[in-house]
Amino acid sequence: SGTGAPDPSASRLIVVSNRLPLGDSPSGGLVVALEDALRSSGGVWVGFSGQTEEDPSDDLEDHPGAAFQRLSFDLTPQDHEEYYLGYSNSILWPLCHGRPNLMRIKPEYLDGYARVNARIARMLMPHLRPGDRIWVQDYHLFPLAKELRALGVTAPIGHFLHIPFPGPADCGALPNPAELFDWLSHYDLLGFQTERDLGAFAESARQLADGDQVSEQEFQLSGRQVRTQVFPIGIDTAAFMAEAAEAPDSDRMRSLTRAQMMIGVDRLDYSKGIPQRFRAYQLLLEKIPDLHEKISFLQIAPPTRGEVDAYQDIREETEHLAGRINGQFATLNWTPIRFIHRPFPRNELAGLYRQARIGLVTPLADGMNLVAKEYVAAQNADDPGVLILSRFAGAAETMTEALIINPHDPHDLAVAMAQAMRMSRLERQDRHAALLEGVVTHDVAWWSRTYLEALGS
Ligand code: GDG
Repeated sequence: SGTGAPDPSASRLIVVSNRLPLGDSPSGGLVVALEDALRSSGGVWVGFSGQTEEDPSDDLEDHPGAAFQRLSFDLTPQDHEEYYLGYSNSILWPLCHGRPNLMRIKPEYLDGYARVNARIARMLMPHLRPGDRIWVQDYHLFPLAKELRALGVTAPIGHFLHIPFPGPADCGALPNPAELFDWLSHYDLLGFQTERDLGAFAESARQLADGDQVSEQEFQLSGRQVRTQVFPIGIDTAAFMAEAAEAPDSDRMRSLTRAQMMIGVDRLDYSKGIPQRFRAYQLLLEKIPDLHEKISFLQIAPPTRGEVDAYQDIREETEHLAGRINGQFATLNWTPIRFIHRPFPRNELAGLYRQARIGLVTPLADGMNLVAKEYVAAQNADDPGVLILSRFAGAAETMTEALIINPHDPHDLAVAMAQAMRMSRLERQDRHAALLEGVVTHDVAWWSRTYLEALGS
């Protein structure tokens, strides 16, 4: 890598994701991780512009000004509804998060998903060159390799799934489960967040698509050989640590406020276990009145996918619970829950994490969960806070020194909150040091490097 001109002998990296990162996007860490590989190979990132148009052009639009080439496409409002809100986020997202009851299956969603993936493949073709390798991100684009192969592309194509892979029972709830495995069989490399997801993939492929595991990392699927591997994603740890340490007055504010703060930061998604977290807090305040006015809970939950019904429901449930708990316990100078349904600037987040005595990460299902890693990176190592982590977050597979809880059990979670509140400084330091080591070693640059080495050229 370096800052010079692209190396002409390097194989170009082509990244395709649903959204093209333009400006200050929330996928900041991913951009930083891929920037080097993209720049040094003269690579390209392709994705949706975020704009809908009645009659969008099929010529990708260039966005100069980054260290690599960025090419975007617009979607029609119908594509956005059927491919993005529909098949991706009303079928695949609930399915992969163990909530098939929240799926809204409609034939036009599958049509839209197939149509948009085929169109992306067509739009990509004029930009591909011999020697390129292609890295496809996430569940919006499962069929892309198959579409590219149909157009004659022989380049290495890899996929990385950011969310959990469903087991056989949930996969069986798809309208056509075998098709999912047919799409996946056209990749050279399938990357998963955790061993758990790789295991679920193997089991589902065996049961639903006659998949055959030929070796530890190789799968025979629809007559093709696919490599599979686990690559747990990380954050841009060094940058985040620096940002938190520089946050204005954070440590001083912490010692000035009487109440110890718990923090939660999640897109307001039903997979994140926010109501479960609120109920456990309610139980804690009922059981231990001594904690009144000594603990406070800040939940930042920016809106997401508001057009999908299930997201309107989770918003109502969360607001209702927060209101009820505040009504039950608030005093003139204490608000037990502050619930903020707006996005927060990134640098302020780092400072808030650092001030918080407890980081609450309690999803019911989650591919990895980067907030868990950000919380650890943001702590003052001398007087660190405690991470409370759901066993259903992918992060729990490696972050074993957190307080690991079952988010469905309010008692278990309330006990962990009380334990974190009275945990000795020495124990907090020990747990934090062990967690931080993992977050530093396995950062997002390690993740992309390891993946790209495995994909080869
Ligand atoms: C998917 C998978 C996997 C949140 N609120 C604000 C804000 N955020 C940032 C967080 C964090 C990111 O958004 C959320 O990442 P997560 O990993 O927690 O969750 P998903 O969005 O569901 O991401 C997940 C991830 O992909 C990567 O593979 O870990 O399992 O579901 O960075 O800090 N950022 C700002 N303001 C906010 O209000 N600036």
